[in-house]
Amino acid sequence: VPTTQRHDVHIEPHDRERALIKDVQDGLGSRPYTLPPKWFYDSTGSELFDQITTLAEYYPTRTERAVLESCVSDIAEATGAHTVVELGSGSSEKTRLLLDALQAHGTLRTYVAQDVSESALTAAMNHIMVDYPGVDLHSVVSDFSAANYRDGLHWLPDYPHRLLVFLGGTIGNLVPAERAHFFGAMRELLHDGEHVLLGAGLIIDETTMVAAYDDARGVTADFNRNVLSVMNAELGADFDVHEFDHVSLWDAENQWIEMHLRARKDMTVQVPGAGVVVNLEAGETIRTEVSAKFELSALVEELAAHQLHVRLVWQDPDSRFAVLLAEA
Ligand code: AVJ
Repeated sequence: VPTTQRHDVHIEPHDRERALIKDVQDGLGSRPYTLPPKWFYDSTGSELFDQITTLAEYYPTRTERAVLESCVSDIAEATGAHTVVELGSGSSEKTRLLLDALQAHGTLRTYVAQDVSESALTAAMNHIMVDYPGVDLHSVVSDFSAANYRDGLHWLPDYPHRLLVFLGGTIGNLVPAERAHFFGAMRELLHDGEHVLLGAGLIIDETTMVAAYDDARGVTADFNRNVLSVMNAELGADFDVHEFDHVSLWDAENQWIEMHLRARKDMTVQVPGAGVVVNLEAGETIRTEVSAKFELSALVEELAAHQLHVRLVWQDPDSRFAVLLAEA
């Protein structure tokens, strides 16, 4: 039986443009200045992120991979899933562990990969296609962020017996209210008995967490500044990208890492595509990302509040990163 491949695009260039304009008007139209992290991921940004995942300081990716290596066969056993639906699949690297385990278990039929970056998604699926010849593939370019969680998740196709996967700690990019909507939307999407697999960074010592977002080689700094290049390219902005310093800090109250770009001097930046003029004083920042870290018990409770019942949890020996399997 030949396998099938399907590719759906639910972000038209026009929608993307409109969303970008709105985010810039909201985030840079008044102080304190912010930009949502999803705009990091043009093709340059996606490549820089892949480089980040190999850095000594950036422990989440390799830690999550080690945890997954230890638990994927248990996950296959516990879920018997026929379909893996992955949100924010990026390069799909770690997902292979899961696909391998479900294939070995004999239940895997379909892999659905969703991402906001079409370039990353297409590249990843071309590799997956070669390495998983017996698996039906379905890629979905969509945006599940901000106001449109339900829309974003409702694009996901309803194949049998799904395992919805959200890895990498990307859940940390959502602030608590967004997270609540998102978990609600996940639960609404799933049928009773289907599963969610969630990877989440845990709260550890501040030095280690902050260093993960401020590597010595400056790759994260380049990744951070790239969002300004995206604004320049897509909205005709005139950010002087190299006049911004990269900042990583731990907000203990909100339990999240923040990344900022700090202006080295007074600046006036035109963003004609969004009709915005941004005045920055020397030292003033644009917050470009929050990356929440969790107390495991609090995260389990948050999921339970949305009828997502955690059945199994795995973590690395230093409790830096957890993988949770919840049942809808
Ligand atoms: C892709 C959102 C999981 O928050 O750790 C890495 C993004 N930002 N270094 C994270 C990121 C700076 C990453 N996520």
